[in-house]
Amino acid sequence: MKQFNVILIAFFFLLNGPLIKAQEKHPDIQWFKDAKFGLFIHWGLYAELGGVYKGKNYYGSGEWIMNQAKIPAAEYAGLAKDFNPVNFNAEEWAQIARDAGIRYMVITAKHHEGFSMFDTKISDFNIVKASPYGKDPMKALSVAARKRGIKFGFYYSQFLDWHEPNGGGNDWDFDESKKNYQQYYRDKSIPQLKELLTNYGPLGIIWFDMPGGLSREQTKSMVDSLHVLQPNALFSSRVGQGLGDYTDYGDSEVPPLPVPGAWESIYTHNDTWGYIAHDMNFKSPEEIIHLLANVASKGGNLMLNIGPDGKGNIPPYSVRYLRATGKWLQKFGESIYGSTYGLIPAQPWGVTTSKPGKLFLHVMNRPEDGKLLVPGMNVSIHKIMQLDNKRPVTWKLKGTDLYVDLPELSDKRNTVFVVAYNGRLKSFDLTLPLVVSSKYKLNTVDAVFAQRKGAAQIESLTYSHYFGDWKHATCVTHLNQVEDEADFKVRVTEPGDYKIILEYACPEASSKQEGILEFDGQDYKFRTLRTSAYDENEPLLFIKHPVSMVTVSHPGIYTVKIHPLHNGNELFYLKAVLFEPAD
Ligand code: FHN
Repeated sequence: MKQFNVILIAFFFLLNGPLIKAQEKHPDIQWFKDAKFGLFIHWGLYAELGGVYKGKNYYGSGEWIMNQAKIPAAEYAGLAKDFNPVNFNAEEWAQIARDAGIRYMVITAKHHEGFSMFDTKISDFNIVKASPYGKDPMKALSVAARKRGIKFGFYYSQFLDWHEPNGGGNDWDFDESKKNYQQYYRDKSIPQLKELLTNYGPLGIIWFDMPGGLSREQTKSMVDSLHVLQPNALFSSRVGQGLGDYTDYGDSEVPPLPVPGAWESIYTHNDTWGYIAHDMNFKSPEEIIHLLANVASKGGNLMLNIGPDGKGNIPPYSVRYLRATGKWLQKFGESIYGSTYGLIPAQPWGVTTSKPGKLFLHVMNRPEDGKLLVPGMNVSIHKIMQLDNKRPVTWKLKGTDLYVDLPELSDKRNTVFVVAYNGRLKSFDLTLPLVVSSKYKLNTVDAVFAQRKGAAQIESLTYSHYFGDWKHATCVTHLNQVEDEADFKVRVTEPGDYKIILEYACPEASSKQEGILEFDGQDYKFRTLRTSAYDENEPLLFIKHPVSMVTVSHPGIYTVKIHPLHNGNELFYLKAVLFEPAD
């Protein structure tokens, strides 16, 4: 069964009304909205196993190994006697975060395994009492972080607890139908949360996760009682029942369009939250910088996760690449910290972020002739400069089209230029046609910009590769009938030949069906190619299928229309339309 998170409503509001807002009612929300870059740390007994149990290697979420391998709670608890993170160094961890340009840090106090990584009187299954380490790492880390101006917070799994007979989620040792969740909250979850909110100084965030077992009233009562202990702390939306102070998107999910208000995207650095020794798929500095810029261009924060090992070592690639990101932020941080979403749609050259009177151009893809087009600039511009060296650049405004003469990029990954202007740019002008230019090797028109007809929908498909390593693709779906159509308005800035490529996923039942791509009054037939079925626990495979060469005789606004040739099964899940200049 396809799991779609329909973003239709958001899209509708964007087109027809104010941008929808994420939550932001808490009086102390502003530091969070300005912070933009956080560090998530998943550290627990699972790090001791490192993704290996009884000679079998596990992939995906390493912190779920107890669940994946159905390790009996009593046997798993035995890991604690070998857990001795002697290399843990709070000052070093906090300095790495500081060097990375991190503004807040959230670490797992207790994950679903039920092991408490802090000094708790509620359960002996904790790092002080049950492990040879015998100390509380959280106290030292909270002090070291705060000393460096980094807000400190705890992740707490308030319902899932595979160690406890009344905790959620362990159906291999305990009968779920016989559990008393209320007792679990009364005896462990809430008392431990009170310890955390009492004993570790002023907290920035309590990051709840996987809510369950409580009604809205019970959740409200828990939230209210905890907020009394830390009135300034922000509670994540995964406290449940809509009672969080800001919005967390799904794992590794970024909304495809700007969302005002306080929200956060959370990503793993490799494919796992908790340490897996054989997961070496770390995002490069460029990938992190692009991810940070993309999330900020939609108006949110990126909290990037690291998974220290059982000895308290942070993986070397995480250390190196966090520090590399920090170096980029030292040069261009003004375009990220305190910014909000960009005011024009993503361009072939990159994305934008903004502050009052400033538009930051994140140039990740330099146009061949160095002339950068920024459309929709219906303002009075008084200065444009490169952000890191403050060197002014020349530019000209033709109507509302701003053309900036780019120097060679000082940072090929992302060089930021700032446009200072008077006047007011439209909030986010979604009606701006997407630019297609022969100055770039590839121009991408994302599904979220489709004007839909008939039953066509825009949906976010969630899937994974291994286990719990969630991925999301926003696609046009429900193209079954001839009248179901996805239209894309593009502005082609140079005449010439362009190859049109459709990027889509196509299950067997949809393959070998014919579709029509209409462009500039010409119909182009294509026949869908099978990629993979949709299963949220399997990879969803996409193909970049070249379907037609078109000749654009003059620059201008064109509409690409895509629909089935005949009524039939769903044509495919269309992720993007790509334009590749051919000459
Ligand atoms: O099940 C957890 C998972 O282990 C990890 O902590 C992530 C982080 O967002 N939260 C849950 C899955 O979404």
